[in-house]
Formats: sequence, structure tokens, C-alpha cells
Amino acid sequence: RKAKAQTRGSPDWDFCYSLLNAVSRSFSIVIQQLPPQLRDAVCIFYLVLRALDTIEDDMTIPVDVKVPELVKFHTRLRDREWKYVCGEKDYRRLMLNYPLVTQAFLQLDSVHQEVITDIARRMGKGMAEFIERDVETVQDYDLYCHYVAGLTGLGLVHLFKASRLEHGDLPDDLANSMGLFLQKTNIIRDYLEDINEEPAPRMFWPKEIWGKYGRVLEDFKDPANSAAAVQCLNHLVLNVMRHAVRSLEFLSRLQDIQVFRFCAIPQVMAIGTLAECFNNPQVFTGVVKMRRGETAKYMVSINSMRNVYLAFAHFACIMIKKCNGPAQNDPHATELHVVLNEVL
Ligand code: PS7
Ligand code: MN
Ligand code: MN
Ligand code: MN
Ligand code: MN
Ligand code: MN
Repeated sequence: RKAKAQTRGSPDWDFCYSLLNAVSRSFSIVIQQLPPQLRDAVCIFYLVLRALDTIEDDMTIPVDVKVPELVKFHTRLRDREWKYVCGEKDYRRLMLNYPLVTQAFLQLDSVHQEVITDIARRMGKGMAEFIERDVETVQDYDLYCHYVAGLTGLGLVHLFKASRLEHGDLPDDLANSMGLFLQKTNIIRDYLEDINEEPAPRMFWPKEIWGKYGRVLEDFKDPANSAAAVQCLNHLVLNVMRHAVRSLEFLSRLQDIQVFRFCAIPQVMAIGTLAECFNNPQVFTGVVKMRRGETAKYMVSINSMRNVYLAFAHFACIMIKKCNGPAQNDPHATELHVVLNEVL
């Protein structure tokens, strides 16, 4: 189907694109820049996974209800009546109107439908696993992030290839790193939002790391523990920066300029967010974000690998300056220098 021409004015597609815009301004912008043969599939892929995540995140759903819902979610994708109302605000609107997403999903190429179904199946199963146990080790952390974000990377590569826009070698390991770089940044930045989640917190910081700096994760909210909290934060920044080189390698293999921009812009936003968060105690008291003007600048300027390397170097430099200044006594200052220099 030729996306733009057919989608305009049709209530299901209009709804899907307006919802995409409501739930994620930044993904909405990059998805709408994709070529027509990919745009609709990626839009629906996003909304399907966002619906799955809304079930995962809703802490009012009892565990014995949530786990089977997550596991069965992929079987709902072809059910024109199915909906499961949960979540809040725009996420709740997505769940209430889910049959419109299904209607659009069923209009996609069957190959695209199969890729989305396969990833939703594996992601739902993985989310269910981590409803029943916590993220304890760094290995757990990598596995959880593989389920909720790495798999998205693998699915996107399948969609790029099925749409004949990418032909090169894009190994799973590199696509996984792309997802982990985004997801770990989100988990670091969302500390306060996730710990204050009602009626119960939902935490993904691995105990193997935070256990070195505190007795319980809640302690990091107390300004009296700010020094230890920031050391923990910096340790997590070091952990996520280990994926940066593989992300750059993935991006350097892309051929289509619009696919490249779609993949590269979120990675640049992620390293920009990390540079803001690094050594910043405000992560524990509020929301830390890149400045609006800066986000806008990168949305338009990322047109080549050269621009990506420049942006990564810019944000790595900001972190290196913190390593040489306020963070010079951080226990991981030396290791941070090593990983940051790798992207210069
Ligand atoms: C490009 C090879 C289909 C574009 C893009 C919805 C965002 C929600 O937001 O903490 O704080 O509530 O609950 C690799 C995206 C990974 C995934 C994961 C990059 C689908 C996306 C469902 C691969 C995005 C990483 C957030 C699970 O956890 O979030 C390339 C497209 C990409 C969705 C993201 C999100 C998990 C998530 P929030 P949570
Ligand atoms: Mn979420
Ligand atoms: Mn989630
Ligand atoms: Mn989050
Ligand atoms: Mn969030
Ligand atoms: Mn959340």
C-alpha cells in the first residue's frame, strides 16, 4: 500500500498517527520521515509495543492477571474486537481505541505483520519473566533491556530488509546494542518517575551495581545520600557507554538516508541525555532532559555519519570535562575516560 495517499482521511490511520504523535513526539517525527513502504509498518510496530508496555507498566494490574496478558498479547493482534483498558492519559486512550490499531495492523504487508507478531511474542514473554523476578545482576539488566528494546532493534532490521531499503550485514548483536543504548538511558533518566510509580515502584537498576552504593534504591532520593547516589549513576553511565561503539558501527552500515536518520537521531538524543545526567544529582530529584533547542538542532542536522561522529564527540567531551572536574574523584573516572575516548 502507498502510505500517504491511502492513509489520509481514513479514520484508523488518522487515529494511529495522531496517537503516535501524542505518545511520543520524538519517535513520531522520525517515523514520519521514513519512506512510505516502511512508515506505516513502523508506526504500527511502535503502537503495538507501546500497548504491550502499557500493560507491563500498569502497577494496578494484579501479577496473576498481568503475566498471562503479556504472554498472550501477540495472539490478540489479529482480533478486531480485542482491547484491554489500562494505563493513564494518552496510553489509556491508545488502549481504549486499540481496535483501530488492529484495523491498521491487518492492512500491513503480511511479512510486516509476521515480524511485528514475532517480536511482540518474544517481548511479552520476556516482560512476563521480569514481572516475576527483579533485575539483580548486570546480566539480568542486559537481558531485560534485550527483551524490551534490543528485540525492537532486531524487528526493525527485519522491516528494513523486507522493505528492500537495507541490504547490508546488520547483525543481531549490533541491532541489540542500538536498543540497549536507548533503553538503559531511559532507565537511568527515569529513576525518580519509576521509583515513585503508584501503587508500587518499578525499578530496573541492577542490584549488582546499586548495591555498591546503598542499602535500598529509595535511599538515593535522600539528599543526604547524594554523593553515593551520583557515584551509582556514573557507574550506570559507564555501563551504557560500553554500547556506544557498537551503535556507531551499526549506523555506519546503513545505506538508505531516511532509515539512517530514523536510527541515528534517537541515538544522538540518548548520548545527549546521558551527558546531561552524568554526575548530575538532579536525576534523583526531578526530570533531566536535553534542552529543547538542542533537540531541535539535532533533529535537523543528523544527515550523515560525519554528523553523528561529531555529535557523539561533542557529548563525550562534555562528560570528559566533568571527569576532569567535578567527577575527578569518581571511583570509575579512569574507566569512563577509556570508553569516552573510544567515541572521540
Ligand atoms: C533503530 C536498530 C518501533 C520505533 C527504537 C514502544 C523506547 C516502551 O517510555 O521504561 O519510560 O514508559 O516502560 C534500534 C519503537 C528501541 C518499545 C523501548 C533501536 C518501539 C526502542 C516498547 C530500537 C518502542 C526502545 C521502555 C518498550 O520501557 O519506557 C534500531 C519503534 C528501538 C517501544 C524503547 C521502550 C521500553 C518500551 P517509558 P519503559
Ligand atoms: Mn513504559
Ligand atoms: Mn515498561
Ligand atoms: Mn522508562
Ligand atoms: Mn518515561
Ligand atoms: Mn514509565
